[in-house]
Amino acid sequence: MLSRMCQGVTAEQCPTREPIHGKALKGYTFKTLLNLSSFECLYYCHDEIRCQSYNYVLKENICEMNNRIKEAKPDQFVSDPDRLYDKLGAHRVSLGSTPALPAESCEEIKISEGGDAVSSNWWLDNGSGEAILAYCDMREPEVSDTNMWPSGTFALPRPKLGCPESNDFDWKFGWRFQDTEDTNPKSGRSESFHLDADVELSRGSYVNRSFCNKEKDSLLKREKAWPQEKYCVYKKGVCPLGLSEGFVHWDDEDRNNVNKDGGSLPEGVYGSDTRIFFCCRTDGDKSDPVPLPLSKPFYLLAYGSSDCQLVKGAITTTEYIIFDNEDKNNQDSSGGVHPFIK
Ligand SMILES: [Ca+2]
Ligand SMILES: [Ca+2]
Ligand SMILES: [Ca+2]
Ligand SMILES: [Ca+2]
Repeated sequence: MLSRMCQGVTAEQCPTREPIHGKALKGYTFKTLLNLSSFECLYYCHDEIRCQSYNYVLKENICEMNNRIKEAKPDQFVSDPDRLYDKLGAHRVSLGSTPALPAESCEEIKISEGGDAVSSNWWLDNGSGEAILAYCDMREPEVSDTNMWPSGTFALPRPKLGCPESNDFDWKFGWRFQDTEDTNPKSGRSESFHLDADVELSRGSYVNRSFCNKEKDSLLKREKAWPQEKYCVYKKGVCPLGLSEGFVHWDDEDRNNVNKDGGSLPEGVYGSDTRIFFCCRTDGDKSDPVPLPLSKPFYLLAYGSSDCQLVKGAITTTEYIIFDNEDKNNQDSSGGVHPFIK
């Protein structure tokens, strides 16, 4: 009996067993052997280079050799009252370390082998069952704080140069066209102006501006809080921690209104008038510079006064848009905590 061979030898030479009862790895059995004890199953697995783990059918004495371990395929590790599962210990060949056992991807090797997966050449399946040698970079992706926006979802005004850099999510683009007053239109903008926005007085008079929306919180687990000081961003979803909410309502042109919009927009009501919600930090001092990503220009919205919140390492300039809203029975309004308007 194979099982007796192990008695009397040292523990290191003897494959260790930590079977998990009532579980099995499904879909990765490459060889099935009949009429074996579970211990024999372990030994045959040990002798087979591709064998990473095995399922054992208790009542029928069937040995199922798997070419993966449960760590590599956690979704396929399922309850099965008829089976037990066990993997090879120290003698197991690393996934991707031999052409007999190519991995689906570098990522799979990383998941299967954990800390033992070093950056080097590994065997991968080219998709048609052929093993090819490929270099896998197993380093953790670098996350530089300098390109990391704070946690939560929000939106920013879009600069002409495009949305700011971000290495842990993609900005979603959107735009809002507001039909401003047609009679003697007096809309305007600051002399310095780098917003991705048109302020048009002829041709119907309108303001069309765009937004950069962070729709999902970063997948990276690290949290970066919004710095205390005084500024606002557009609300997208719920306000990030520490920021308070409010709105501004624009009474857009009443007559033959042609308001329109597209893409991803801040929280708001976008009909023949425009209401947009904001999230503002109000508990600090504008002259204390906040640390935010600087690799491209960006806008914060001013809170409390037209003065800019200072940003660490950046030069700040105030820019603005004048909206000439409906002249007749004007319904402009604002509520809660919102950016400075006058
Ligand atoms: Ca107009
Ligand atoms: Ca209106
Ligand atoms: Ca009007
Ligand atoms: Ca007006």
